[in-house]
Amino acid sequence: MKEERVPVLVMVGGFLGAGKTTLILKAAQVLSARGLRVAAILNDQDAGLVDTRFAGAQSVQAEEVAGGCFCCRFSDLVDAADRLRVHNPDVIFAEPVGSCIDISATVVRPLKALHRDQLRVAPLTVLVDPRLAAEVMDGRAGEDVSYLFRNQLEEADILCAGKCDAGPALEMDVDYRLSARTGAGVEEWLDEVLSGRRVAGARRLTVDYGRYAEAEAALGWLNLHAGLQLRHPLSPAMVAGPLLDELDTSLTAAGIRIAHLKVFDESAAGYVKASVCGNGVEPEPDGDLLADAETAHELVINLRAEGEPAALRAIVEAALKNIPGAVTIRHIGAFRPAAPNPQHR
Ligand SMILES: Nc1nc2c(ncn2[C@@H]2O[C@H](COP(=O)(O)OP(=O)(O)OP(=O)(O)O)[C@@H](O)[C@H]2O)c(=O)[nH]1
Ligand SMILES: [Mg+2]
Repeated sequence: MKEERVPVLVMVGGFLGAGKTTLILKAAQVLSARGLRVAAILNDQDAGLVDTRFAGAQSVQAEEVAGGCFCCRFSDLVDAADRLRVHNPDVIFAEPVGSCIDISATVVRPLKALHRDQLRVAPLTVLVDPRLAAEVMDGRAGEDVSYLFRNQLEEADILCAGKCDAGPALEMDVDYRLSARTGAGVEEWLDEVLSGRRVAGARRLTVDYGRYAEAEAALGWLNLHAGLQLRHPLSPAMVAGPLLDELDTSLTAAGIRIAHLKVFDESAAGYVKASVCGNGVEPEPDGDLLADAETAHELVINLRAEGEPAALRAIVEAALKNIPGAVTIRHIGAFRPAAPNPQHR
């Protein structure tokens, strides 16, 4: 009888904006070129993810676990992996929410213990943005962000410094230095993470869940999905670019620090995704910047920032009013993440 293949599940953690999705999509390209089938599971506190749309736009089979982090939605993660079986994936990447910690104890180890027939769990990779690491190390980052960041570092089975194509190098001992944008170091990391040489979930944290909940709740969260019927045809870049600029300007004027602001706009002619991980940062958009102008668009905004959810919502709604045409909101959620309550620990 033919033995059924068990896909490898590769969890890629790291703070909001570290570059997890970009790395997963680059890794998917590398593995596809090696003849492997790749899928991804994205995760968020709410539905309507830019990351899922971005993965889909790049033809990566993607599932979404929404309404809580993987630890609180452990069964949904297992179900999502199960649904992907019809695509017969060799590798499934899973991206936990960027504010999530204690993944080793609440996700990696329970998956290994309870689901080894369905999945081979790879070591937990944690990706670090050198710019945020520098802010944490010299005290410029807030206490809550620093708390989450340091815990994520602590539980990494494999620690990677990302974005090595941009900015100063990270002054920290890491296993790999890579760039998801250029692909530098990605093959080496993949070879290690898929080799089965390292133990998955070897580093277990001791977490004070009261402190963890407080740190996560310091961030305001907003997810929006809207349909646009423009008065005059515009390309996705002509919608997403000015919108991102306006949101950045308004958030900065309100004194709200951006952790990660992502905009995805799609029409029949193509898509554009642009995001910034700080105020006043110039975005480097992905997608089809020269797509033809169209009147019907689908717009998704994901904003994580150190501000009141009501303030985030008011700023986003004001920006939508400046879009020249009719905006139909299909989903909007603005909240602070609820206290984590893992299914397994
Ligand atoms: N220069 C450079 N930029 C990168 C690289 N990887 C990601 N980025 C940029 O960093 C930003 C965040 O990248 P994402 O991949 O969305 O980060 P993430 O960790 O998935 O973010 P969340 O889903 O919000 O937690 C985007 O604007 C990316 O284009 C890289 O290797 N080099
Ligand atoms: Mg992401």
